[in-house]
Amino acid sequence: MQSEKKHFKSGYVAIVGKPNVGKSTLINDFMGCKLSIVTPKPQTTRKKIMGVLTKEDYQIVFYDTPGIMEPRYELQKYMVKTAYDAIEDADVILLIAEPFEPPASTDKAFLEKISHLTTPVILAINKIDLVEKDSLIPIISAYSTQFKFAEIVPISALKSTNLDLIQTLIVKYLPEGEPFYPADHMTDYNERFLAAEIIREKVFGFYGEEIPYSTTVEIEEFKEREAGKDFIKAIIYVERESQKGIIIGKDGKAIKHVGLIAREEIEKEIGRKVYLELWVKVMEKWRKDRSKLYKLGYK
Ligand SMILES: Nc1nc2c(ncn2[C@@H]2O[C@H](COP(=O)(O)OP(=O)(O)OP(=O)(O)O)[C@@H](O)[C@H]2O)c(=O)[nH]1
Ligand SMILES: [Mg+2]
Repeated sequence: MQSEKKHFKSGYVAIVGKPNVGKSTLINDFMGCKLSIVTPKPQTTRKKIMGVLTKEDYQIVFYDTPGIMEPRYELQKYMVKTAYDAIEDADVILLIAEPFEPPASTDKAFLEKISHLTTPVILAINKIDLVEKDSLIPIISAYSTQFKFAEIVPISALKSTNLDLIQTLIVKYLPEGEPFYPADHMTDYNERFLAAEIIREKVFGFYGEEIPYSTTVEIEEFKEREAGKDFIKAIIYVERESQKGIIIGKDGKAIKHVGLIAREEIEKEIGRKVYLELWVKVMEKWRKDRSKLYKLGYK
């Protein structure tokens, strides 16, 4: 008897959901490294982040995406469009939700919006480490009456619960095909982008209220130096003069602290010593202005 040959599977998986549900934590967990920044604040991720997971008989190209919301200004429009574009391109949609309440009207509106697609949608109810097991049952049944999910899986991205199971389920729905990338290819972005994201993560973590949302980071210079540390000059853009003062802080203490923790993490991630110079500039209402957004890399 001839043994049946197992065919290689490969495809794109868009990780989508509302802001702050744990999409970036999950892609990092799948990839086993920090690809996408994570903060306790919503709307952290602003761009699509690719993570390629290659195993013996499959390759999953994950896309972490910005949280889906009702956009109020241009940057948010860009973010939501980025998420929907990833959905359009996906072979499998991995929708992340939280287990705290049944689907709200925004969730229902989202499910309605994707109802025309034939793409399988796997629902992962994340953060189950925070709730009692019994409380999941009504949440799962409320979601399943809203939409015909291919699978529903309770997970905890933080505690790595059920991640193997979810991978197995994703692979079940992937098409057969050759890998898109070489096995050692993990992502498509460079150290420049990673450095900017780490600085943004520290800004999100350190400052309150509107500051993180009014901030973007651009790397003006990134020089690898054979003798000595790499040199990175980064600009933190804010929208108003008053915000510049807050970023810098009294006697420059705030920015010094952010610079220090960002530098330490950049060094850890790129594996080299770094000299990090942070500058703060005002670009008025950049997040509401298309051409400014474009200039700042939100293309
Ligand atoms: N307790 C618990 N917290 C989690 C879990 N997954 C993520 N979090 C936390 O939830 C917060 C948001 O996580 P992110 O991964 O940044 O969420 P996100 O969906 O990428 O958020 P946006 O990029 O803003 O859309 C962080 O504080 C995470 O530590 C989980 O399984 N359990
Ligand atoms: Mg995120």
